[in-house]
Amino acid sequence: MGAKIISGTETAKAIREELKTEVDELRQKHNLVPGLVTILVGEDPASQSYVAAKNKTAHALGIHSEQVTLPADTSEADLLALVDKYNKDAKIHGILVQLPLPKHINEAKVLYAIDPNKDVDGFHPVNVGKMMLGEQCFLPCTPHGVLELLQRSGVETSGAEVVVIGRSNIVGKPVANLMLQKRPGGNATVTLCHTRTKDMDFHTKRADILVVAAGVANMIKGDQVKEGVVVIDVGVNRIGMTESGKAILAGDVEFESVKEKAAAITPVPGGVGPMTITMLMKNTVQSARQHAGLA
Ligand code: L34
Repeated sequence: MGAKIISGTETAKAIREELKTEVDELRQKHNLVPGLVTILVGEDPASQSYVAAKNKTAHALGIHSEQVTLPADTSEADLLALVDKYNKDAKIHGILVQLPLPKHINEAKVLYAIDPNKDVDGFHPVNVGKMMLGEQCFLPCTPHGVLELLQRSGVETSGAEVVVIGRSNIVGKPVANLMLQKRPGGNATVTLCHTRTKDMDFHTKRADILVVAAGVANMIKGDQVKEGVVVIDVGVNRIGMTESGKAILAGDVEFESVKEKAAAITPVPGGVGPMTITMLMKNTVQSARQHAGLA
């Protein structure tokens, strides 16, 4: 046996090519350049690398991108003022405040201050609510990436037993919600597991599709899944450092043992991560269209 490897890198590349064409066309036909600002507070190395990747990808697609880096002791008031400035900036269609924020800043307060029409992360309550109702809105990037990856890999979700591990607002809750919605990519029977779940193995062993977003390195092993399962590993855990100072990454899934039983599995790195970044680009382009009345 041996699972099919679902490459997020390859799928993201295909979507980025589509987006590049779309961005070129918006510029040529409508003189419209989508604009994104990323705001990073502090010096967390993982956040720095994600934000850098977002700006680099935006640039490669012809999206105007601004990168603001603020010291860790930036006040909440200053951050809110900056968000407000970009809310009013017509060149900017997407505002992303990278999480986590330093402890002294109220994350919810900052996310709620972003204009919902520029909320390309899909974290504002207006977008969360619309998502829940199945209305058109900005979908959160990682969950959206998971759905796109499944769809583009030809994995049927309709009627599938989907088990999601992790109940974060960023991944677990929205993935579960999207996968049960009555539309293509949804229609699954969804179980959402978390740290208080009584019998985790009972659930993981009956999953047709297992989405793991627990934030615990190598948590799910081969003996916890059934033969033929499709596994989406959302975890990006830094488990060490190479001699040259590069982070060593591990997913939430023990790849070697699980791939022996799975029909298909995403790797880490190269799985969901690149999809998250690409969905941010998609949302930014969508936002630019909406602002220009071209949606
Ligand atoms: N506001 N904060 C906001 N929006 C987000 O969507 C995020 N997230 C999460 C953390 N904070 C956020 C991200 O961007 C996680 N995340 C993210 C983005 C990209 C990657 C991982 C997490 C990614 O590209 N991972 C690569 C490995 C990169 C590396 O070497 O570190 C991968 O192949 O998985």
